[in-house]
Amino acid sequence: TTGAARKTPAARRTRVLDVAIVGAGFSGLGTAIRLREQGITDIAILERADDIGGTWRDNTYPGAACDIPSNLYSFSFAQNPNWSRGYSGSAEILDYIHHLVDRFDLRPLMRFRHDVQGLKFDEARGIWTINIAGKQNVYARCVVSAQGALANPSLPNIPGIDRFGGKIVHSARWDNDYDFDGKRVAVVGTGASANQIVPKLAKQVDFLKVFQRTPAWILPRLDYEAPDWNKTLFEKLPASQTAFRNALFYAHEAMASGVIWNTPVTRLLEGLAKAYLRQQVPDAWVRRQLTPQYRIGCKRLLISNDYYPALMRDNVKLYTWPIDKICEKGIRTAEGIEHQVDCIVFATGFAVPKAAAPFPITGVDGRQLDDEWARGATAYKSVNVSGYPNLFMTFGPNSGPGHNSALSYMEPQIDYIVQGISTILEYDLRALDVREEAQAKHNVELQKRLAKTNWNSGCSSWYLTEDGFNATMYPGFATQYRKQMACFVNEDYEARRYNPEFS
Ligand code: N01
Repeated sequence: TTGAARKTPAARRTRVLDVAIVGAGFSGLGTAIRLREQGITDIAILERADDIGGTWRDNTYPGAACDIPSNLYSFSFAQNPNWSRGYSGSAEILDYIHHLVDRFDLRPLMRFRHDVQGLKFDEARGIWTINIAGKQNVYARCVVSAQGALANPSLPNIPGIDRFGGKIVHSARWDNDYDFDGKRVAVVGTGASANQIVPKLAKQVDFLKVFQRTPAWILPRLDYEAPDWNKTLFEKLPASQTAFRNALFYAHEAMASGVIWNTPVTRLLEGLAKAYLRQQVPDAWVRRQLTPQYRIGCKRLLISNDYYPALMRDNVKLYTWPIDKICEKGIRTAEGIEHQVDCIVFATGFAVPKAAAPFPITGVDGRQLDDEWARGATAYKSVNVSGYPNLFMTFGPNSGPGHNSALSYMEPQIDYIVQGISTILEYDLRALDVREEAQAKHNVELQKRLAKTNWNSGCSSWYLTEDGFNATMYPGFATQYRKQMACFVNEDYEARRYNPEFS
């Protein structure tokens, strides 16, 4: 493309990329692959770390795995016939991501140790200035913000946390050099990460104390080791893998009908989860502690075969008294007991940018995304925000899956973004900006639908802001999301051309 941006006097002095992608995780890499397929090749991927992989590079805790079947947790355009199991571990998923980078020759696009600190749009030139920590600015006509919603670990604000004399580890920043053998360890949190950590750690440590604030709904994981004949079949007959993948997709869609909304499927899933709990935990008192008092789906539904058995081990104990404070030697709970431990594992989740941009973003006329999102993040179809032209987001507001593979939501987002960027480059636009009315209309409809979901049924979760605004989840099936994203609606956007005097 011959961008007019490069014809302006200022632009002539600076190298302006067609597209800068922030983040070398699944969605950043997927976007680069699809852009290249459309002939858009002037791309850089800015990554703050020194390697690719995003969440699968960062989460190296014992037991880290995906709770979505591997055949569904991979790109439809790059299926892997060789998954070793039904549900793969993080190392195998990271291998798959490395394989993608090699297969699609993405290494030349990478700029590692590029930590984006801010974005600013120059309306006259139609160029984004990307501020990088300790490095020169990068300039691009289009930016894809693909840095991930769950990238920054969150340590809870528990009094005394700085005074603890032992080891502190966060699930998303595991210390693989720390030797857990024979140690007394506390795990704080019982969400998806803790659910995977506890069974592995229980086998290694002397004693494990699990501090639960809210129990999770848990269903068994139907895992299996993939037999060789299965791999051969998928390799020789890719259509068989596509068919299997589709079957998994629709099974998850069926499950979503009970996880997202209160339907008979919700009751069925709750009944199954309670029956599973009864079968796994014989002690009635412990069972009561583990029985959620909120509707299934309100928080993330967990899938595990080994969490309940781990809690039943002699060297593991569940504590449900609230944590009062952290002392030099351990954790003090509200009933006055001090639990002395060598290490505290915080499986307390992530600092989710619910109502804040991932970094300062300055749009048209100096507007700040943080200000606009002060009461909760909103966007048009989760990818564009009015007043921030040529900026696209993956997993932006209200794009989170109910209970299906994140990749089933990611691919439609990527294809939509590619349509938008192609339009900008093909028609040589200075700015392609979603109309405010279109965004407002989209969000009125969205919030109406969100109000009827299980996420808004009274529990607290990382899906909601403190005042209950849901800026994370998409209130519908993945099939509906796909439909919403299938076509780039030109009339919902304002296209601005270059000022002829610059040409
Ligand atoms: O974090 P979470 P996570 N005192 O926020 C507790 C994805 N993921 O890392 O429920 C005591 O879910 C908190 O208690 P409560 C997935 O999207 C995917 O586990 O707030 N406890 C909760 O139990 C997931 O949803 C996979 O009352 C405190 C826990 O910490 C997301 O990541 C695997 C506390 C935090 O749970 C986050 O999961 C792992 C405090 N002060 C993660 N503060 C896959 O398999 C918090 N807690 C794909």
